[in-house]
Amino acid sequence: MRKIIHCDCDCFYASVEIRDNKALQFLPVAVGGSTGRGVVTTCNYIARKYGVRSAMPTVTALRLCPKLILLPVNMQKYRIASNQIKTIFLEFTNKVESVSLDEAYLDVSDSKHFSGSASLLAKHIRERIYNEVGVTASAGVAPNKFLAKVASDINKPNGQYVIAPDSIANFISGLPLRRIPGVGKVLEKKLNQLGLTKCVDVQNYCVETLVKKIGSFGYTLYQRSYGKDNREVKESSIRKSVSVERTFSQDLDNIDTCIENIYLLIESFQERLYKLQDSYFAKAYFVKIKFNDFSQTTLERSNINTLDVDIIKEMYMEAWKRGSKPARLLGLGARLIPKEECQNSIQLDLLR
Ligand code: TTP
Ligand code: MG
Repeated sequence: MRKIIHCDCDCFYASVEIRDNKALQFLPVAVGGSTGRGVVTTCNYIARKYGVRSAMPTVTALRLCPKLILLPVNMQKYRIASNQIKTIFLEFTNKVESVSLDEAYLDVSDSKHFSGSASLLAKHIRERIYNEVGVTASAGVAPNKFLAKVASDINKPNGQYVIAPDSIANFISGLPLRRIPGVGKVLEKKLNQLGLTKCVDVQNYCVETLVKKIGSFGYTLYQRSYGKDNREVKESSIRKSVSVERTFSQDLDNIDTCIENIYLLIESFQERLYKLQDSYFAKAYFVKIKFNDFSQTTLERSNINTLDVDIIKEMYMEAWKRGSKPARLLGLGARLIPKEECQNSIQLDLLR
């Protein structure tokens, strides 16, 4: 029996925005496009009371909730928050499978934290996310991925739910089929037409007939209707690179202004490298410049034993000459190689 935690942040993009502007805390807030065809990417739970939902046209959302505060999407901010959350997960297990920016499975079967209590661990992780990232998350704890995912929705927002092995049968029989990932509106309707609405109905149905009616997903559905799921938590793929970039509110007119501005970039790059240095070497370093006409260039160097600020400056100068135009964005990064694959690369911590 595995112990799986599924963790999913509550109204993620909206939570990040509200974190950064507490005045919005008790107001209906949505994140999305405001122009004619714009859609809501997500909204907070206050806005949900008015019927506002993800993927809804903004026009409809504003009709349902005229006081809705609509904010633009700021992916960079959500990515930073997402990386911070992932770093917290990795403190407790390496078996972390990120499904999206705000959602991950953790296999904590071998965890010794909290004397092996996955539910206390889930609670602790949610507290850490709240204290360190400033957003709330919900969690499901169960013996497999499917049940953990279903469980994480039950006490949303800011709650968790545990399905113990001996309560699976009881939990699953009344579960509406629509709650099974993969069962959308169309399939739900088809299943309803076969007289199937809850898991218990599928349990009592002939699996071969089910497959004939709805295709090979019928096998999965049959398994799920008994609360079964053998899928492993797949550790997210190995990182190939790490980089930071910054778009400037005013173009940097010449190379000297660019150089003046690389220090902040180097600082945040250092922070990122620091977190990775136990697991990776750098194969190469690169700098990127996006010019004010949106053309961009990347200059990479691999024959570096020690990387320092002077080398980075040189690289920017060389790259800038390719465009010789005002720059709007500067980036700095490293190509990575896992330590176990290589003994002779550049240490990540050599930047001075
Ligand atoms: P979800 O986890 O599906 O939604 P959520 O975190 O906003 O709300 P919940 O509390 O129900 O978990 O998606 C995570 C983020 O992905 C969400 O904040 C915005 C983005 N997203 C879209 O851009 N489009 C979409 O249609 C959905 C569903 C989400
Ligand atoms: Mg979410």
